[in-house]
Amino acid sequence: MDKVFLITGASTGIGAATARHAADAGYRVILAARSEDKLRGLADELGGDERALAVRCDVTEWEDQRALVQRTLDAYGRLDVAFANAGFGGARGFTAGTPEEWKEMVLTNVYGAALTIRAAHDALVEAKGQLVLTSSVAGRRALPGSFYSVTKHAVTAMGEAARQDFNDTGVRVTLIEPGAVDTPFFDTPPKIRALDADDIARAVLYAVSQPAHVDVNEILIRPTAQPA
Ligand code: NJP
Repeated sequence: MDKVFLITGASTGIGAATARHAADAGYRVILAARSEDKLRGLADELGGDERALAVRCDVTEWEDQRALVQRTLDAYGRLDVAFANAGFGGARGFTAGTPEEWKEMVLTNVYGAALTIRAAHDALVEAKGQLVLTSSVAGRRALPGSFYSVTKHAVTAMGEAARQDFNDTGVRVTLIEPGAVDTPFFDTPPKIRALDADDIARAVLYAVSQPAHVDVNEILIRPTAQPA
């Protein structure tokens, strides 16, 4: 039975690129996000229901995440990789943006990732699978006035907390920590030569294709031109 790769935030950017690379590597893929039309287009491109399923999921809703994993198991019978990748950023400065944007950022980037772990936990243990989380360079060093950086530090901590929690189950845990990637994450494209989503997808596939005794815990990738 082919292995199964679930991705949140699969409608665009890093998630969509990783879905393409995972499908090329022989995984069946579960594509989750709120934009169902984009997910369906990608699922068709990757071979339709036999190979790829589009599932509407708001990661801030526990019921959506529970149903996402159930749908995965009903359709494909197993879950080998859960990639908690959904997230977004915001303006820097502790008086920038709105308090509501902060709340939504915590719910999506932090609570949403934790719900993905909770929902996928038992199926990952069953498969001796792998959890992959998208943190950030901003999750390793604080950026000035960046509430986004605060949420990504929480994701970095979550990866290590989950690694220790899964220890002795055979489940591996990988944090992906990108610098600037040219995706719809940015309203205007980065001024430097940024990374492409494919550059991150290759790193994810590297981590999940290691032998069972090798747990790649963190991969931090900057564009060559990124100073900090
Ligand atoms: O951005 P983008 P990236 N429920 O905007 C989804 C991190 N990162 O690929 O729901 C479910 O193309 C959204 O889908 P939709 C970043 O923090 C990036 O660059 O349809 N899904 C879309 O598929 C994030 O964690 C950079 O709107 C939700 C996806 O999230 C990850 O990389 C640098 C959702 C966002 O795709 C992917 O971002 C870095 C919700 N409530 C870390 N809210 C960078 N690009 O430079 C959003 O260090 N999504």
